[in-house]
Amino acid sequence: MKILNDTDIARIRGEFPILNTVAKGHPLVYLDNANTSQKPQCVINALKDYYERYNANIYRGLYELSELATAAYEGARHRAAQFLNAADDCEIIFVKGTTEAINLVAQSYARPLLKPGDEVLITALEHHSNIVPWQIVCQQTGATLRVAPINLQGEVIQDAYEKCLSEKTKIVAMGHISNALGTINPIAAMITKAHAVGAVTVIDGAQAAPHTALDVQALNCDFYAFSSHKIYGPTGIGVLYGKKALLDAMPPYQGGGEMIKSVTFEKTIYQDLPLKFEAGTQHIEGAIGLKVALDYVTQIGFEAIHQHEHELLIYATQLAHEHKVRIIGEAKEKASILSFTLDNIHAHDVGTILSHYGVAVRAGHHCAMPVMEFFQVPATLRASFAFYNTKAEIDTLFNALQKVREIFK
Ligand code: C6P
Repeated sequence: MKILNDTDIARIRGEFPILNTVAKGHPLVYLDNANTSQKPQCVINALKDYYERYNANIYRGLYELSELATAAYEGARHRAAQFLNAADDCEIIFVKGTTEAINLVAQSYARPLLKPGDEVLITALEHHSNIVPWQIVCQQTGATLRVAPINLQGEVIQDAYEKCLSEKTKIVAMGHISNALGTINPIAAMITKAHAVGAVTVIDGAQAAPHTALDVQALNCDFYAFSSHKIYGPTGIGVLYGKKALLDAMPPYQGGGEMIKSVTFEKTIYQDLPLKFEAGTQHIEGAIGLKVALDYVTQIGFEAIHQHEHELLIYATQLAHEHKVRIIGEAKEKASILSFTLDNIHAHDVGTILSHYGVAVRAGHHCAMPVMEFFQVPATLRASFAFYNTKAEIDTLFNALQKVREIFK
């Protein structure tokens, strides 16, 4: 297996211009990767290159610039299909991000299907993006939202999950990895169980795509969503994967230019997949940048990424124990996310002081308020590690936490 040694990490860090900047007079220690990741130079260059050499709208121009832009945009779709191991490029819909992907499925797949008595099952670990769209569609249709509970480690209780499933369950929507705690759900088994009762599965992969090799055919999920900005690509673009047969049968999410074959005032005939779901001018350079980001992480390799990030998680967890901070979320299977509280000091105060030492972590409810409620904390601090982070940066975090304690003593 390829392992990232110190020389590799130093080289990689050199490829991310922002990592070599200062924050409040200190070298930046960026530990908020679950929020958004930093961008390598190759992604930044791809955006610049697009605007300098072939900026044009796609599909609409008969001239060379438009042909180049269209080819690059469709090339990005092909790359995303490869990345997820989708069976067909037409199963890849470009959206704004995970949030829009889930809303699309809720409105275009679930809304026409659901009726009173039907159930949508989510888990108690979900991000608001995988709660609110389902609440909205349940209100619209009279269906019921059910929630599979978690245990004190922050894991979905598998027996309880199974008990929530019945022939009433039409949709199971769950995160692959929890953003608030880092828990990795055993989604392959959970998908199989959902299918056994005839439910369709929607996987929120926002936190999984940057850390894990994905294979939607092996998982056999029906929908899978992720955001580019968390996987080292540009903001404002993401991917919804859906099985072709499901997407084909769904009505469009939005109407507008380029999603039609013909329009009269009496009748509109929609485009085939995937354009049926891509109304209006798309985030062209975003898709192109995403392709470069996918190439970049693939070239580093997920085995190496996992090995390094796991080592960082273990190191940070050890230090958390030594420094007696309260870890929130201690699942057996965890991604490189450490959520914690420091004594009784509010997370926002801690986060603000850390920022004065150049340390960027997220402090708050992480858009997962029910998770905070479950653990009876208003907020946590969350350090989330990427493959470019180092143990020295984790030392800086804990040294700065010591300073916070001294201030509050
Ligand atoms: N989580 C975090 O700091 P968008 O904003 O659409 O790219 O992703 C939404 C989203 C959906 N699901 C999960 C599991 C997520 O973690 C996120 C985004 C960020 O944790 C911002 S709240």
